[in-house]
Amino acid sequence: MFTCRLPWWTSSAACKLWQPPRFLPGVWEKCQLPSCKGINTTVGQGQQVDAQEKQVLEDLEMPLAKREVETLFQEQPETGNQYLEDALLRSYLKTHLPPKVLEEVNQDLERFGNRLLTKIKPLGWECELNPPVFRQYDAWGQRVDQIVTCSAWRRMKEIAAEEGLIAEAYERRYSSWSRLHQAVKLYLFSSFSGGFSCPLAMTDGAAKVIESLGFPVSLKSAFDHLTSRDPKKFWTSGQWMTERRGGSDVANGTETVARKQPDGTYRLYGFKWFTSAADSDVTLTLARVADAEGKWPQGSSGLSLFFLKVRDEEGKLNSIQVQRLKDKLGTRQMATAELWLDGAKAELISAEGRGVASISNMLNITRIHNVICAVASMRRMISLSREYARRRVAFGKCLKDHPLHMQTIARMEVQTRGAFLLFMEIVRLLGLVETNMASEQDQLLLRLLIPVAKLYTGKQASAVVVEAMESFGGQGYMEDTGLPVIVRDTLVLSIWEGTTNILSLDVLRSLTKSQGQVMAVFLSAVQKKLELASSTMKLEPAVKQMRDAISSLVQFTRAAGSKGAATMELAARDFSYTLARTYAGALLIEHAARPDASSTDISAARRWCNQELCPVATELENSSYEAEEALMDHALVYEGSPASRSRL
Ligand code: MFK
Repeated sequence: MFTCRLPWWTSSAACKLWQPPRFLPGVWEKCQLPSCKGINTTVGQGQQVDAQEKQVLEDLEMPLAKREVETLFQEQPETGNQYLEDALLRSYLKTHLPPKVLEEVNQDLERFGNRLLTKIKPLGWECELNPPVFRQYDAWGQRVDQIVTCSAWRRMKEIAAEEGLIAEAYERRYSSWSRLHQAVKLYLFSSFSGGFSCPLAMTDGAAKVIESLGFPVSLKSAFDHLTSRDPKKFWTSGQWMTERRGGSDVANGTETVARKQPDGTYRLYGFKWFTSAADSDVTLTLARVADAEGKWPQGSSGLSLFFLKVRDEEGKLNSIQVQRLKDKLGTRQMATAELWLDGAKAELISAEGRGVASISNMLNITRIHNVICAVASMRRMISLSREYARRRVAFGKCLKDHPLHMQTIARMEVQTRGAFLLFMEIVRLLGLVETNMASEQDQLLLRLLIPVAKLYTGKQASAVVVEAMESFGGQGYMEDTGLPVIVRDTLVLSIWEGTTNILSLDVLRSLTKSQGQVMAVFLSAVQKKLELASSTMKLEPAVKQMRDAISSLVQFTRAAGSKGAATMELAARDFSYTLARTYAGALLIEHAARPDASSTDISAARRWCNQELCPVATELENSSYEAEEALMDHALVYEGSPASRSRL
């Protein structure tokens, strides 16, 4: 075997284990199936096995079975309390929370970590095994449009209430730190939630919208339900934005119309194409209200925001027909449906024509939840991967003792640390905004960082979970390990709540709307963090890399400013990546500059800063945003396609 020539493992005893047995010709193939399960399917299939082959099989039976135990059966990675095992989370809380708050939050999180491990994790798996089923008709032919969920899913809803997974953020018992406390609980919950993180994201978003509208009397009760700790009272909310013409261009894709009723309510008519957590109690949605001439105004300014209950007091659907459940790659535990609104009774809750601006409060919250889930997926996969590396022996030693394997996981760890600190920064700022403690700069920074973090962590998570899956070898690809579930559920994070490009354009929107102020605030926040680290010698290289990157970024913004909107649009993705990498770099440096920082904190900051921090400057230098390059993009993509020929 040529691999045995490699010096670092030739001496390994394991090498011998990998020698294939010397079967007689033809016997190996016949042995393969039985060797997996101990069932001799070759004989079971009625084929004749000649006497000589039979003898060989008998001779090999015991050693083969023994070898299975030794080399094929691998120990399942077991993780403990995910709060206690998350060193960065714990050091962050220790650094930032006031002592009294830390004491209480620490206790709560440790308790919650145990509950997750012992009670919630099995429920999450049950949700995966029992996805929702759509029952359109009952036995007697009556249309019922029932979305049948499993008991574990319904239990998740109760647990969410009991744990205050929404309530915590709105009760504000820890003032500005309440939001962070809630977000950390959601982060720990995410990977064990069996998809219940999704309805919670939208529930939080709906509560936020109601709060931002100043608690209108008609919505006060809904707010109480959405933020209740009483499982019997707790409601979840949907967010019905996507219609048949697509989910990104909401302004042009929304066909749903709202007809005003004599009592001041509205009836909604339209088709919602992608409604997640369709078993929710209430929802927010967009529709067009007819103008004075009875016409439906088009575009963004024709959209208004509505609140509606999905079912009436008797449990009947609110003039809604469930068309079908979506057949998704992941998040299968959660019912996503196509819905006909056929006169659904709804309440207008925004000013007419201010639908998009009003639902943005929800979007910003669900995008933060997206960040939470992205970081949680990365953390979960790394936890499993590092545990597996302690148990799995290959080439004579544990995976953890193979430096290349450790390097691979360490690279994922650095990515996850950067993402985690971005997540913490956003919820810290949100907490300040929600308790009126935020400066104008904090508010601007938050507005910018939400899309930046959403788009960047979504991409990171997809890459990290796929890499982590590989670290289990073939086992990572096996459904019943649960690892593919995490991968599938993670892949959606760069898609829903705004794709990477849509979010990149939102970054530009925040720049335009603030007339560039967000950039000034961003740069100043980064500079401050770097200054804190200037006396830490070991961080010098990282600080220098960051200063260089920031100076390139500033040069880019100056150059792009003179080039116009088309250049900025082409640069939007690279620009957003630059903001994400530089801000996360600054956060890692800040964390590593603490007096009690560890060598791993310093290493993480240094390694993060070794990557290309300012891709937008490089691509500008490469002329990637020039009009000719945009034409070439088109030519490259369409070479050979009928579209290209028709242009000739
Ligand atoms: C784990 C978490 C899981 C969560 C699960 C949820 C599952 C649900 C699945 C879904 O429903 S996914 C659907 C999510 N849909 C989107 O994310 C929409 C993606 N498209 C966009 O975000 C577009 O950019 C947008 C619809 C906002 C574009 O609409 P417009 O009307 O062309 O935007 P316009 O005209 O620029 O902005 C209108 C107003 O909104 C402006 O305010 P003003 O009128 O006061 O100037 C904007 O400033 C404001 N606005 C837009 N985006 C904003 C915002 N304000 C604050 N923050 C934002 N992000």
